[in-house]
Amino acid sequence: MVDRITDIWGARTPFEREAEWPSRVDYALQEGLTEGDVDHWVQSACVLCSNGCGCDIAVKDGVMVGIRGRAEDRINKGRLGPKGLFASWQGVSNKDRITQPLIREGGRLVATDWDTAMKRIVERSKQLLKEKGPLSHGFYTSGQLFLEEYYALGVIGKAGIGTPHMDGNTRLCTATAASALKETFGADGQPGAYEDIDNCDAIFLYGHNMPETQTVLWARILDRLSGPTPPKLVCVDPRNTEAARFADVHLAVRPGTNLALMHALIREVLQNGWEDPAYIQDHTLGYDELKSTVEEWTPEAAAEVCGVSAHDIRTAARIFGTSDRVLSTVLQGFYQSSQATASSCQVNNLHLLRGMLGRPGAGLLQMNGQPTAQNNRECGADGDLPGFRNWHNPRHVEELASLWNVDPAIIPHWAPPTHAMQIFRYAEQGSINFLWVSATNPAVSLPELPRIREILAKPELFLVVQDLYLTETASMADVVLPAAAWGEKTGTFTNASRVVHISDKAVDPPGDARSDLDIFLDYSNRMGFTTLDGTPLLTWEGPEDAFEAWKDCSRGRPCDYTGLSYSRLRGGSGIPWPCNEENPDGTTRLYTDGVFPSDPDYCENYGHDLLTGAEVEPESYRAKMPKGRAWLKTTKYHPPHEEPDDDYPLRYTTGRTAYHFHTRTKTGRSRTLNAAAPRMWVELSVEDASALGITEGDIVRVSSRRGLIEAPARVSGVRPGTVFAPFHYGYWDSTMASGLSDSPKDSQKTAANELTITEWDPVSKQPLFKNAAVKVEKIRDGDGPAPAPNTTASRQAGASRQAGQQQ
Ligand SMILES: Nc1nc2c(c(=O)[nH]1)N[C@H]1C(S)=C(S)[C@@H](COP(=O)(O)OP(=O)(O)OC[C@H]3O[C@@H](n4cnc5c(=O)[nH]c(N)nc54)[C@H](O)[C@@H]3O)O[C@H]1N2
Ligand SMILES: Nc1nc2c(c(=O)[nH]1)N[C@H]1C(S)=C(S)[C@@H](COP(=O)(O)OP(=O)(O)OC[C@H]3O[C@@H](n4cnc5c(=O)[nH]c(N)nc54)[C@H](O)[C@@H]3O)O[C@H]1N2
Ligand code: SF4
Ligand SMILES: [Mo]
Repeated sequence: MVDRITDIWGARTPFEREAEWPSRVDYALQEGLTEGDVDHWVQSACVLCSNGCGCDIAVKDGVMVGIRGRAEDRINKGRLGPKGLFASWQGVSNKDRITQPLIREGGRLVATDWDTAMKRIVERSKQLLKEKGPLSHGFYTSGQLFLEEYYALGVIGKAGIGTPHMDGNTRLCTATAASALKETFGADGQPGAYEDIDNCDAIFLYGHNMPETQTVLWARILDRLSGPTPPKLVCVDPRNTEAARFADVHLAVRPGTNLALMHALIREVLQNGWEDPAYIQDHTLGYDELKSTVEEWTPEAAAEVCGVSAHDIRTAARIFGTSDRVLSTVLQGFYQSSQATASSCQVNNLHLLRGMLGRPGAGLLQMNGQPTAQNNRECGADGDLPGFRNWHNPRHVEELASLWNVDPAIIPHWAPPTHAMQIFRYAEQGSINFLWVSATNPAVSLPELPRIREILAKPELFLVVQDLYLTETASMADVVLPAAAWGEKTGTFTNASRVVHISDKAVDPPGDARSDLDIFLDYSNRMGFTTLDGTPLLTWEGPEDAFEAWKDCSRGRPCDYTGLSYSRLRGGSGIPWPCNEENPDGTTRLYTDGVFPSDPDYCENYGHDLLTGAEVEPESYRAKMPKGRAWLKTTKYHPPHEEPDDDYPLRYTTGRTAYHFHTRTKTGRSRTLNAAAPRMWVELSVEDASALGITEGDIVRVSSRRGLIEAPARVSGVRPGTVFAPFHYGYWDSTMASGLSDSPKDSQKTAANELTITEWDPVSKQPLFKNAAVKVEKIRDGDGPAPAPNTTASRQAGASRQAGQQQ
């Protein structure tokens, strides 16, 4: 048993460059049990972040009682982090689960049976399709279901109903990862691999608090750092994160200024002749425009805009420019910030300019966040066409139509798919009347919550919510469907480095709860969706049928799964796609030959203007003859639209802590994790706190043009001028684990998204959770320090290091 609360990353197992990362098996079991008490172990992988650590679930008397890392898995070599150890099984095996469908009767949610609940859904769905057509329907799903479930939903939406209004919370999460990969390389798909950590000479973390958000991957870096040949580390983050504390260079940029910094880094690389002219010549397009765009961005110019030192920018650029093998990772500090796609594409550009792709250690990870976000992107439940097909390419649409045996005209392809923010806008305007939300909690996670609550509460919107718990969102639904959780159903999913794992069913779901796949298949049957031959559209009996169907859909595409099967995924390690005849054991790194999926007949998308988001037309894309080359895309820097002013003088940014996952429906139910970060706080710099007369623990009000929150202040290492808030705390209080209630608490003053802005990146359409202007005032004295962890980025300024101390 381990303590992963005070010691988040566990004991070091140092290793040197090019050696194999040693294994170290972590496990946690229900109090009082030992491994000998476990009846059996069932193979799975963790679904509490995109890392996808391989694990086995401990089962005793038909109940999940613990978890153990899989030593043979390439992703984690046995390790598990705090969430994996505690929130996985404790987060679903508890008495708060919804066990029966609920329907709204006389204003209240009452328990019912499946037949009644599904009939109510199907009746409304059929009526709306008849009266208003497919555009009345919207589906808002997740990055937390299984591949098989997304594919079912994707086929239902595209070939059953024919609505373009489908997206997932992946829009909030990895839309920019997908966009940056599509813009540069022509298709989604992570070029790098986690093994690049083992081989690199330097690591760059761009807006990625990896120590807290992918704790096991960070342990791999810590093990390199404490080995004999440590890589250099550069970290771009306005907070003093654990990574910043270990970094050779910490660029604590002003939120919203990433693009200016990236331009300066690129300019330095070019000025010093660190680029690889042969690689640029043979494998890229757009060099001249990139060079002229960055020309004005001297280190001094960027230093001024970003609020960092020119010397640090030069040092960081030198590390990138002179290391043989660099691994870069990019995450929400870029994806949810101003000019998200443009900034993330500049990371791709740095790698292309130096020919640093496809070699061990020279890796690029446009990271994912959620465990199965990748699969939503692959399978098309986010609105994209399945198999990274291009909606703008009629041949791709025809391929799908023939695969599904439907008329190509039903598959929405007359315009780009509708993104989540626009789906909610249509619900607000009243053109979408039927919204089916699965495995996401928008009443806490979308920006500008006062507006979102109004939309969800509209009487003319029929809201279906499919979840494990009666969340803030479910409590507003017309029909609530109880879903089976991880461990209670079988399926596959793919982590941020394309590694596919199987997760087998370990126990039965509680009460009448059913798997998301069964629910979607039941809806499809009841709706009577058919093929051109009049046979049912979906005839799958279970997840393995869905997986086999998906394999056909993926054939010949970048995410080719044809060489995988349930039996191949059982035992051993996860396997990275593409896995097919040519790559029977999967593919560790993409683009080893410098040939990219940018061919006009093959690519997933023709790209956009990074400043405005305007689509590149097929003809003009084709005319540029990419011939397998990558695009060095760029655009000019612009400051965020909402900048601090006299009324709202501080910059507001939001994010995560190590101990909680999102809206805490699982982590809040693990006593261990909840105790580590039980309540909301906000972080202020020493300078700002002192100027505002605020000391540690004082209760402050933070307000923006949208709303306000009140919480204890943590005086932390955040950069001056910036206020940080964790976004985990909705309206169920910390006693939520003790009871099920169906009305949100009256005080709606704890959720970070009360303050955020309804605005998105022009290309990826990802909302800007990391840029807003706020003011802070003290409302009363506190009664002790803020309830914020001291082991992480939220550590009190001046407090001694309590975890992860470098040896
Ligand atoms: N413990 C935990 N782990 C998780 C999750 C969780 O909820 N809890 N969620 C998972 C998911 S879905 C995701 S998407 C990932 C997210 O993982 P991360 O992206 O690592 O997490 P965040 O805390 O959202 O943001 C990262 C950092 O961005 C910084 N930042 C804010 N504004 C800016 C800016 O303008 N520029 C730059 N350069 N940095 C900025 C913040 O200070 C923060 O430290 O984590 C995954 N892992
Ligand atoms: N301010 C701010 N807001 C943010 C972010 C930020 O950094 N700052 N980050 C954004 C990001 S990256 C993300 S990913 C989102 C996350 O936001 P959400 O998706 O809203 O967060 P979760 O709490 O993970 O919600 C998932 C829901 O699915 C349920 N669930 C879990 N497993 C299953 C299952 O198998 N089936 C079904 N049917 N339900 C299941 C859970 O109980 C939970 O209610 O938040 C976004 N919002
Ligand atoms: S790093 Fe992510 S996948 Fe691994 S145990 Fe932690 S939460 Fe689970
Ligand atoms: Mo995410």
